[in-house]
Formats: sequence, C-alpha cells, structure tokens
Amino acid sequence: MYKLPDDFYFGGATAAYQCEGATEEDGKGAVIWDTYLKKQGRFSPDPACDFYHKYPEDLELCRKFGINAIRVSISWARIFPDGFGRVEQRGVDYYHRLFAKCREEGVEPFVTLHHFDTPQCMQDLGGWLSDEMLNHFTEFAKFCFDEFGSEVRYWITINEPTSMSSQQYIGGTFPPGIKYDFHKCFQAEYNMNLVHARIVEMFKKGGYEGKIGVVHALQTVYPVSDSEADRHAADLQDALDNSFYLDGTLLGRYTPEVLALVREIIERNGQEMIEIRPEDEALLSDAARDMDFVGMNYYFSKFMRGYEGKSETFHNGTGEKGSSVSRLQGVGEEVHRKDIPSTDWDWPIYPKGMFDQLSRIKNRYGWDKEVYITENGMGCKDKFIEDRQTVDDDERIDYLKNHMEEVAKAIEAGVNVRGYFVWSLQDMFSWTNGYSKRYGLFYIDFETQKRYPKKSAYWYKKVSETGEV
Ligand code: BGP
Repeated sequence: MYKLPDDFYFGGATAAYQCEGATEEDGKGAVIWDTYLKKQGRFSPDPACDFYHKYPEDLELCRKFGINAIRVSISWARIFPDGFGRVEQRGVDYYHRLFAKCREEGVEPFVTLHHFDTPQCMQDLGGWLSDEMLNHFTEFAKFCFDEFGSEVRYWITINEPTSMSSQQYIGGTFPPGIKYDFHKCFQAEYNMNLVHARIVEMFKKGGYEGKIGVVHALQTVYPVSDSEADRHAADLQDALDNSFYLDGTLLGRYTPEVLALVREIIERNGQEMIEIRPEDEALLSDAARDMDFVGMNYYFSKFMRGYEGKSETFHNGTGEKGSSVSRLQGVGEEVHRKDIPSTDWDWPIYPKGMFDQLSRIKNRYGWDKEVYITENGMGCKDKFIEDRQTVDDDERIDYLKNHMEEVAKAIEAGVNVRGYFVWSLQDMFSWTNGYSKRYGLFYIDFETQKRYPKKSAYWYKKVSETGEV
C-alpha cells in the first residue's frame, strides 16, 4: 500500500471537442475534425457527452466522488470563430460559467489552450506549419489570460504536440491525414515548442497570476533486445516520441545527440532536415526556466526492433486486438511482446514505464519543478449492467491502481508529482476510435445522456479520501 501526499490533486481529464458536443451551437467556428469526421462518416462529434450543457451535473459528480481537479480545454473556435478578430461572446460566457461552477464545487480547473481542435480556417493557412497560425494562437492565449486570468490558476499551452503532429503527418490518422512526412512532423513540433515558449514568456512578463505548463504524451521506449540495431531503433523512436520535444521544452535547447537522431530519421526518408534557428534558443531556454510545471500523459510503452524496410502502418481503430502495425522507415518496428498484456486497441500495459519516464524527467532533465500526470487510463469495451445500473470495470481499476502505485514510487524517489488525472472523467468519444472505446469513471448512455458511476468511480473516491493506493 502506498500513501499519496495530503495536498495531492485527484483529477479527471476531458478535452473540449471530445466532450462538449454542440459543435454548431452559439456561433462556434468549424474545426479540423468537423470536416474530417463528416467525410469519414464513422461517428459524429455531436452530442458527445454533451458537456456543453451537462457540465454542472458532471462537476457535482466530481465533488461527490472526491475528484478535486478537472482538466478542460478552451475551444479556440468557440471564442474566435474566424481564428482571430471577431469574438463570440456566447463562447466566452460559457467558459465563465464553467469556471464558476468549478469553484462552486471545489474542483480546480487545469485549462488547456489547444487540445487537437485547430480551427479549420487556421489549418487552411497551414496549421502548425504556418507562422500566421502561430501568431493567432498567441493572440488567442493572451485573450484567455486577460479574460479568465482571475478564474484559472493552472494553464496548459498545448496538449501533446508530438502525438498530434505524428498522427497528422506520419500516421495520417488525424486531419489533414498525411502519411510518412517526417519533415512536416518535426517542423510542426519545432513550431509548437516555439509558440509554447512564446506564450510562457508572454504569461510571465505580463505578470499574470497562476502557473503555466505544457502537456507531453510520453511513451517510454525500450529496445526488445540488447542488439545494437534494436537499441538504435529505440533511440530513434524516442527522438520521434519524446526527446526532441523534451529538449525543446524542459531543457530549452536541442542537444546534438537528439538532433543527430532527428536528422537521421528525416534523411533516411529522403526528406529535408528542418531548420533549427540558433536565434530561437534564447526564447526556448527562458521558457524552460520560467515554466512552472510539466504535465505527462502516459498510457503505454513501446518495444522496438531495428527495421530497414519501407514504412507500413495500420491503426487499430476498432478494438480488434492484434491488428495494429507500426514499422517506420528510418526508425524501427514496434513489437507486440507476448509477455506484456495489452488493451483491445493493442496498447501495451506497462506501469513501470510510468516510473521510468518520471525518473528520466528528473534525472536526465533535472526537472525538480511540479509534475502532473495529466492523463492516464484504460480504454475498454465497457458492459453496462442493467439491473445494477453500473459497470464492473475491474480491469480499469487494476490499470489505474498499478499506475498510481508507480506514481507513488516516483514521489518516494524524489519526483515532484503533485496530482494525477484519470483519462477520462466521463465517457466521451475517442478521436480515431469513436464511442466504443470508453475510458470514463462515469458511464454515459449516449442516447439519454444519463450518467452512471462505474465501479472505478467508487474506487477512485476511496483513494482520494484516504490518499491510499
Ligand atoms: C491522448 C489525448 C486524449 C485522449 C487519449 C486517449 O492522446 O490527449 O484526447 O483521446 O489520448 O486516446 P484515444 O482516444 O486515442 O484512445
């Protein structure tokens, strides 16, 4: 049994586009997913779990179940339907109401400025590859600090830059759906690191109160054997998933080792290395110094084998276990290790990876400032039990417990972890998997929009009340 600190945040995480619904309500502008999902025709983002209208009920549930923090994101397109300029007051009012309700229920909001939902008009400019979009995103951030600064104490600039750009430009499973363009992927990450730094500095120089950080998807990468080829594949995958991004945000400079790996990946794909501008370094390093916390999303680890062939990927977006494939030219092949359990979506369940990554943040990057686990959870095909009106999600409880234990061990080892957010607070949709991949502590009947606490919600309540895991 482990004991978490008394002032620990036991949170639940959400993201605007996955839970709000109401995508065409109150003057909201279109985002990249509106068009993409419509074209795909698999599922609709409306009404999701109707958080736009149901947030009071969800926040009351938080209080009842000992959830004292919530991750929410502000939808850029709800406030600036054209990406910039004209402000949609109804969108602004909604977030004021949301934050007021958070306070009323004693739930601390951790607020993300970008959680995958780029306005379509900004993507039309080039998305994260466009300087113009970077400028408009900075303006949007400033607007939020000015408008909501007295209501929000924890700000997150961008959710998971790396997973976003790799799914946009390598896997092709996020709009604009481009495959194997490593140049664009790293360029988008470089730009996101830069705009993140710009916003951190604006926040600090503007004298706003509160704390600011960034959220990384950190998947710990291990070689499947000790061979040189496998170890090198793990290093390359780590540069793609973690180290380029960690260098840019936590260290505040790109190390020659990591840049060499990035160059190798890009050039082995016959593409042009991105431009690393020396004049950006001062800004990155100031922001790394000034940033208050880092958020880590952790779901799985990767096990790599050397691979010399062409890129081949298959995304398991249906829960058909064993169907996913990821072999990347110039990087390596992800191996499904038989001795490691995995979810129906082929995500290896490896709690120790959480501890290893937390230790790395501290030891390799010297990060002693606050750390939050901003997402961790298990996607399951939950079965609703009619007569008891709940879900017996023991598998999820095991998953959460095993990972929270690793968090407690990391705290014992000196990592400054201050809170943990279950992904997700309630069921919502998953970007590339739809509504059958459920993560919530609260089951949603998407037809009636009724909420039902799962067994995991009762378990989490006890953890929050006792601090024991
Ligand atoms: C993270 C995202 C979340 C969420 C989660 C689960 O990468 O920040 O928005 O979706 O992963 O992923 P998925 O929905 O693909 O199962």
